[in-house]
Amino acid sequence: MRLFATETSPYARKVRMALLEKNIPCEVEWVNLRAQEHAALSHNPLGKIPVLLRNDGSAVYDSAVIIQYLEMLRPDPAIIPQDAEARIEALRIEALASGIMDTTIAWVLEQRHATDCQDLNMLQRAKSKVCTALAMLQEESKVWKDLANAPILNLAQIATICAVGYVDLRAPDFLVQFPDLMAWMHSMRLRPSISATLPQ
Ligand SMILES: N[C@@H](CCC(=O)N[C@@H](CS)C(=O)NCC(=O)O)C(=O)O
Repeated sequence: MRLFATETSPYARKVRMALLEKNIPCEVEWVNLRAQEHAALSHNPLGKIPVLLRNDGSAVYDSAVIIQYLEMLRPDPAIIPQDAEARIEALRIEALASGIMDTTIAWVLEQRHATDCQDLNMLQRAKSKVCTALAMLQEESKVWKDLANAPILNLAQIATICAVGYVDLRAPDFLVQFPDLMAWMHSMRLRPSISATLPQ
């Protein structure tokens, strides 16, 4: 299998972490999303990464679907809880984390406009949504406690690490008001699936 990814994409990181946690071998091909033509385009007409190319040549996207596919491919160790309530809860947190990624990316793109062309109202609303969602993740992380040496991380934890890691990369000021969340992130920084996938 081959994964098309970039080193900074939080969605691709979620898949890369899941591959490492589940110990599934997969080649990673870095894509230049700024190029007119890039490898992922021939497998996903939307040109978005991550795309997972299966051995039979068929493509799976987006990140949430790839995760479901990996879980189907290798159910053990599971990253999505089996119990119905716990499963919905993990998927809800994954959706919340994806929303943080989407909204932070929209904020970053708006910030790149010349100052007098920026939509300040949009910037303020995006920041407020991201911070409200981060506050919820901070509460979750208090229940999870220290997972540095846990046998496996679940999808909610993986998605949280990717979302917070991306905010830390692009909008670190947003995180100043969440010291407990940052301490939780710091406590796990040496876990291989985390240190090997740090956005850079
Ligand atoms: N919902 C998608 C989002 C993927 C996405 O937006 N990826 C970005 C990179 S972080 C991308 O490929 N952007 C290029 C583009 O939109 O053309 C997922 O979860 O995989």
